[in-house]
Amino acid sequence: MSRAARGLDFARRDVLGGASALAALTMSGCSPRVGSAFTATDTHVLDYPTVQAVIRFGEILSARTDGRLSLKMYAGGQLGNERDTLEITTFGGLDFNRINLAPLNSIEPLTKVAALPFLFESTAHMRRSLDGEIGEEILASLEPHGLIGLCFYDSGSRSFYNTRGPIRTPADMRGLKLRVPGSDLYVAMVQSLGADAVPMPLDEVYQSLAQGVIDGAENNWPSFESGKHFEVARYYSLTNHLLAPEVFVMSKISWDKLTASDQALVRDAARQSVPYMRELWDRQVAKSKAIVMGSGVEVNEVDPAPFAAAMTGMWDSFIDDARQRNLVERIQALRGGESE
Ligand code: GTR
Repeated sequence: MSRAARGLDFARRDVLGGASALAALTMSGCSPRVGSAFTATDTHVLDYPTVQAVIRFGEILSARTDGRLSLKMYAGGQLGNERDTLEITTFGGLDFNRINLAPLNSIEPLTKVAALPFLFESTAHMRRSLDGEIGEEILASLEPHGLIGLCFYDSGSRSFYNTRGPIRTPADMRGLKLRVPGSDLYVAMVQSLGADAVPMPLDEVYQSLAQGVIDGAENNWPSFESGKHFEVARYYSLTNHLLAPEVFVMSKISWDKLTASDQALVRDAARQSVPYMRELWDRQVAKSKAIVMGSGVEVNEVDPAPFAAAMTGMWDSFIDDARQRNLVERIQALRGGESE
């Protein structure tokens, strides 16, 4: 049994409550949920914006149902890494999960679109694209895989950091061993720059940097800071190559047990947590930057052009069906507006 499954008493979950619920079940196929709290998990620590946003989501649910629906958050990766908890979520062992797009790349081709390097030109462009129909299509594509995509959260932009020296051009990356999340797309992205890609869960990165198993990794300011990677990797080079968003999902098995009105409530509460998350995110980026810079990490600006030239070359190997191409074109058509 997995670490996560051992950590929870799933048998305790009480989805149906008493005779009236049973009657409702007979009539509608499902009943109002009563009893134990929903479970949710996130790889990040408790004060991270994604975790706080999901907690806020739970508070909204609870307030709107007088406590009938509530949520218990297992933060800090205590139930396992994203890949493992995602699997448990698809089997209904966890109700909610906040993950990055990366672990979904091998499951659903449409998620690769929003994880393409240099596709989004700014956070504003990413939001503009994913807040509307394009985002809805990507979220809906998760359903056949046992997941209900509820909303996207911000994740800023990812850049490379390492223990060796500043990266200014792709040539500086040659031979570096760089950790990536477990996604073929990320592997190809790093290889296209001449570095060696080492897929690894996030919670192993600090130790691997400290022991020299890897030379570096890539991530946004808050993850670089909150995972303490900056204490070991003292060079952060602002390639800003990726603005792949975070995703908040629900297990379809848990979803199917809800009444239609509870489902609508869940969707609405998730949507309401997005502006809150963005507010926390902007504050967190500023705070993480200050901590990292204050610690003396050498941060350098980078001309993105040669990185973009190398990395967009691998798009074609991942965008190979008409639906993906259509989404890429629609996202590109939204370029050029106000940026952030
Ligand atoms: C973070 C993201 C996590 C995880 C992590 C990683 O930015 O919030 O969900 O995907 O990156 O690199 O594994």
